[in-house]
Amino acid sequence: MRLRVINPNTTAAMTRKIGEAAQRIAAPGTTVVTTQPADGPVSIESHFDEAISAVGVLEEVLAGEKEGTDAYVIACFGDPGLLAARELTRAPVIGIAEAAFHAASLISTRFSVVTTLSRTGIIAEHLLEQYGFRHHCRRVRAAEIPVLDLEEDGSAALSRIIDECRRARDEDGIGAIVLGCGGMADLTQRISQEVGLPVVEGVTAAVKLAEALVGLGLGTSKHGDLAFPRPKPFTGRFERYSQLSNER
Ligand code: 5HY
Repeated sequence: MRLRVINPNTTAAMTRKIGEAAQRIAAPGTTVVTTQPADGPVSIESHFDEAISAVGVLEEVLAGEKEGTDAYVIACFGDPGLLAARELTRAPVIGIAEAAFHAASLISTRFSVVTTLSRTGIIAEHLLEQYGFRHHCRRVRAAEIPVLDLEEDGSAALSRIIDECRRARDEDGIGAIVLGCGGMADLTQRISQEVGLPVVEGVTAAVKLAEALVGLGLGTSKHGDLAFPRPKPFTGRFERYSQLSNER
């Protein structure tokens, strides 16, 4: 199967890291194509960043549709553009937050999320509500690190994340931890060893879920709200979407 892993921010080093983590966990028959939008924020740390990055995600799905993609992964913990992306394809589209919540709820009764900045924590809170995992998650914690510190060798990012994970282990009454950023895709083992709890990371969880759905012959339903968008004229810089047809 052909899997397109989309990093919604435009930092090439983070896209590379996400791609390596996806390739490492993918089954032998899975071809992983890792991309990022041409336009958009270098990191996603606010509702504004999220909204802009969602258009980039949709562009990458439309490009993937021309390449016979069998499944998509949106590798940002806010799952930007997830439902809109599902409207554009029959293939499964998996957001790393949704994937991580599912995986964590299968191995623990209660989990906590450790993300980057407390200001983006609310985005994870909203997704927990939207996906129906509110009662599984004890707390959404933040290591208070800018996303791109994860790309800086020698930054305090890892030690701050480990400290916050330890606090979650000792205070939240949980059985597992969910890492709340695509840029943490290479930290799973290290943190699990340091903290002594199962650590769920969204990129790898999403890759395996995508493979499972394709293996089951399941794709995005075109019956109801995820049907292809109804064709209509778009104006200005979005004029090219006027060509979108709902027959595919
Ligand atoms: C992410 N931002 O996964 C989110 C994490 C966050 O650029 N990639 C980003 O802090 O919300």
